[in-house]
Order: sequence, then structure tokens, then C-alpha cells
Amino acid sequence: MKNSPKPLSSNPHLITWVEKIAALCKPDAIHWVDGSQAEYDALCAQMVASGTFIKLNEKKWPGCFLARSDASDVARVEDRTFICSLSKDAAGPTNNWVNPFEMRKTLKGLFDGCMKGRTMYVLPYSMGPIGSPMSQIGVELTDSPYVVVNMRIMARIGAEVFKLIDKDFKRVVPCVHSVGAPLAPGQKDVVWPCNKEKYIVHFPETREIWSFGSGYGGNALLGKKCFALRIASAMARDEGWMAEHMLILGVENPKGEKTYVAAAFPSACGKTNFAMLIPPPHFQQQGWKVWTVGDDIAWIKPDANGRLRAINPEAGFFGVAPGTGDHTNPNAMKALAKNTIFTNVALTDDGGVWWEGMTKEAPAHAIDWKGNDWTPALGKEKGVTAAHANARFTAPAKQCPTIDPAWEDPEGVPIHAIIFGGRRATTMPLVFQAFNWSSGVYIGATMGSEMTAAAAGTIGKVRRDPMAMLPFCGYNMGDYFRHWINMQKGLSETPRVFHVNWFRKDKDGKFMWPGFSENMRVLKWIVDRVRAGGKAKETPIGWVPRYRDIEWDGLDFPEEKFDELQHFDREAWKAEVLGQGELFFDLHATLPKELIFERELLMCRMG
Ligand code: O2Y
Ligand code: MN
Repeated sequence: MKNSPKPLSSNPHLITWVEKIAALCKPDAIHWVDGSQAEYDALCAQMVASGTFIKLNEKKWPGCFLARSDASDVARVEDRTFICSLSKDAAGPTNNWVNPFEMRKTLKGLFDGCMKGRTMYVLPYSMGPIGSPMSQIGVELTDSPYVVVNMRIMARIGAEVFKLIDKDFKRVVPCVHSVGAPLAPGQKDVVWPCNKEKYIVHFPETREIWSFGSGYGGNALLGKKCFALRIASAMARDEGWMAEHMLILGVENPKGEKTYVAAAFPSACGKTNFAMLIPPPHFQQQGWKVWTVGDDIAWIKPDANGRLRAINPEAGFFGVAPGTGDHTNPNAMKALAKNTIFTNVALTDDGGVWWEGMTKEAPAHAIDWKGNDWTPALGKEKGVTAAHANARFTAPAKQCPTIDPAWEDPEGVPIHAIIFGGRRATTMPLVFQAFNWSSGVYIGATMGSEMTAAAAGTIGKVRRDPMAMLPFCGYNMGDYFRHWINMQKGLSETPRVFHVNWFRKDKDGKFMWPGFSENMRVLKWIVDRVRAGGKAKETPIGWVPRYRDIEWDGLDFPEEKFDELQHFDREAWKAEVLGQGELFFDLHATLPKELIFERELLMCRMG
């Protein structure tokens, strides 16, 4: 090896493991990541020189870079994501399972020599604030400098994490990542190395992650979906906490009291927008504020008094750019205005970035995410988008104007309410509250969104995505539901559970609810229910607000329209409950009986 510097850790287990993986992957050099600004700047400069990064106009986009991925490497690859538990039943029918012994053989072949011609970075990271009792540590060995700089935004990395590993010998989740593109001597690298074969592999029992072939997002930034959800969900089940695909926000009322809410939505439901909600002017004048703790993942644990507290294990936002603009999410726009890495957005003629939905008017000319000339006419006439639909910004969370002062509190924030949501054109009212914890778990377990396009005959069919965790649960979904049921048993205070749907349509196919800032009205009702004994009406599906229970000042929303939006349609609900049974059928072997009873109770209440 050309370059094997002195390790930045004295932990003999870590050093031996790094040597073992280096012997397998055969990198040209090893770089122990210290996490400093100087190191970050040097890696960014190196990627500008190699063509992976384009430095943006420093005046308009200070500290920002653009990366364009290979056109075949643009999103998470669910069909190439594996849960390799010892038994197939432990992974359950909703995960891709491969026998771990077989998978280890496959990985050995794939990783043998896969880093030739490249540097292997030893990247230590903490998910959660350094030193928090709720945080967890991982070390990612990666041959991608793009991963290192993105991880520096998304997690706490570097020397201070090595210190923890050395001092406490805290258990570390080992993660090995390669883009799977070794270089022969003298071979010129490509701008975005990757491999058409991809493997995103999790071993929940030994708590290991191996990722091959992709340099993109959730496939490569292994602290995020792989660790903070798939591996952490298995750890959480064993240790009595919860790793959830949830945003966390705090609602401050005019008295200065804060109510924290964790919310799970499937993708394309405006999760980041909701996490950064700006209340309507009337609410602001009264003193209502919404604070952001996290936009994607929550680790939730009972404290010594039996109350649930949550941390955001991440330090940044890996947000979808298209659709994000000053008119939809000004807080996200401020968060990404500097020190941000953009991936697969368009490059404007003044050295800035643009994507569909950023501004009402498109620039007259740009370079699209594939590096081709783009004009609005191309968009209109040929449907060519300037940015990829899954284009991303990687932005530091601390730059968000509404970041909660307690977002890095090592003890986490108290969770008073849990919200589940979906994108449903019919059936689901704007908001309802579960009767109790187990009916709330049922609501989360049966949530889903209507499919909007894709395969013929699927439009309007509900894709069930329990707790928005279907692609992210590292074990059997039936056991996961049982864990949810069990979690309540040790609590002194149970968070209230709600379901929201911002997307119900009227008979003409128009959205009935304005959404965005106006969702504050729903949040206020939720806060009132949690804190101040807010009023509601009982229905077969749960507690619902009446018109007079919602704050309407500043919005012209007639009572008849609200009644239509909240309408409980018995026939539609009968079909809904039948549909809810389909997922339960697949999970029948492990489904907790509480959920079967909840379904029967719901059917009885509906008559
Ligand atoms: O496409 C990717 O690799 C990222 S997916 C993602 C990123 C940030 C937050 N959530 C998600 C998701 O798929 O839920
Ligand atoms: Mn997500």
C-alpha cells in the first residue's frame, strides 16, 4: 500500500478490523478521517479537480457544490436491499432475505480488490449528539470521498468520535462501503464511479452493514437508512426503544409551552415541509411557533420517569430538491443557502443551482442534471426536467432558521403526540385521533398512500406502508408491531396518536385542504387535545374535531366544506378495512392479536 498513515484511534479491535478490510479490498491508501474543516475543504477541492464536484458561485451560493451522479445511480435500490438474519422468519415476508453465510460468500467475492487504485477512508460517526446516552456509533470504511463530505453534514464525524471509541470501547456498528469500481494502474477515473451490480446488505444479529456498487444517498451514506433505521430498529427492539422513520417538531403556544410531536409519512407527503412549517400570520401574531428537531428519523426512548423522549440521530437534511422553494418551504431554502452539497439538480448560467418548483419562473437556460443544455421549452415540449425527480440537497440542520434550541439536547425532547399520515384522495378525513395506544398502533400499521402512476391498474390502489417503515424495518414487521404494542406497557404517560391526510379530493378531483401553513390549524387541535382538553366528537374510527373545535381566523373555509373533508363514509371504510386485512394476511404468523382485535372492534363499531 502506497500510503498507510498512523491510525487516529488506539482501539485495537478497530485497528485490526481496518487492516482486515484493507487486506480484502486492497485500496492504494488509507485515510483516517479527522472531520476537520481543513480536511473537508481538501476533499471538496480534490473532487472539483477530478470533476465529481462543481464549485458554485461563491457570492450567491457560499460553500456550495454540485455533483452529478451516473444516470443509473439516482436513488435507493429497494430490490437490492437485503436483511440477512439467521432465519428467514426473523426478516419476515416484507424484506429481501438471503442466508447470511451465502451472502458473506457473495460479499467476499465482490469486495475482493474492489478498492484498487482508490483511497479507503476510515470514517467514524455518531448518530445523535456526541456523548448522548441515546446516541450510537458507527465506523464506515468507504472508497468514496463524496460519502465522507456528505456524512460530515449528515452526522457528527471525526476525531471526537475516535475519542469515544478509544475511551469507552463503546460498541461500534461496522459498515463497509465501496462504489465497486477498482482502477487499474494508470486508468482514468470517471466522474461518478459505481457498479451496475448493487448490494445493500444488513446483518441485524451481528449489527453490520455492507454496501456495494452505489455512491448515492441512502445506499452509501450508511448512517442514515441502513444504520439509523434498519440496524437501529433491531437494536431498539432488543433494548426497549424505538427507531422510527419520523420527523420531530415542537409547537410553541402563546404561553411559551412546547408540545413535541413525532410524525411518520410515506414518501412524497411533504415531510420536510411539515417539519419546517411556518404558522399562518394570525397564529404568528398570537405567538404560535413551530420548531424543527428533525425531518426524517427519530430515536425514541422512555426516560427514567416512564415518558418517551426523542432525539434526531442526524445532523443534516438530505432533502428532495424538486418542489422545494420559497413559496413551499422558505426555511429549507434558508437552510440550503450555504455550505450545501447538491446532487442531480441543474446548473444555472451564473454558477447557481435550480430545480423544478424552486421558483415560479424557470431560468431561460441551464445545464440539466445529466450535463446537457436545458431550456424551459425542452421541459414543456419534451417533458425533460432540469433536475432529477430525486435530486437532493445535503444541508446542515443548524442552518435551518427554525431549528429547535433543544435539537441537540443529549436527553432528547419529550414526545407528547405521534402522527401518522398518508396521501389519500378519498376515505381518510383531514384528521382523527385514535381512541388509545393499541388503536393508534393499528392506525399506524395500516397507513398507506394511493399510487399515483406506475404499473397499469394500480392507480388509486393503496400501497400500505406501516409507520412508513416497510423499506426500513430490519426485522419481521409483525414482530415490529408487537414491539410497538409492548412499548406502551412501561410508560407512565402515553403519547396521543393521530392520523392526518392533507390530500383528500372533492368530486371534481381538486384538493380540499390548502395544506402547508394551514396545517397549523390541525396541529393546534392536536396540541389542544394533548394539553388543554380540546374538544372532539366520537366516531367509529376515532375522535374528530367539529368545525367549532378548529381555529379558523384568517382562512375562509366554510363549515360544509369542512364536513365534506371530515366525512366518515361508511361504505368506503368497509372497503378500507378489507384492504387493511391484505397486509395482515401476509404477516399472519407474527401479527399481535391486539391488532386483530382492533380490526374486529373497528368493524363492529362500523356496524
Ligand atoms: O434516494 C435516496 O437515496 C434517499 S431516500 C431518502 C432520503 C432522505 C429522507 N428520506 C428518504 C426516504 O426514502 O425515505
Ligand atoms: Mn425518509
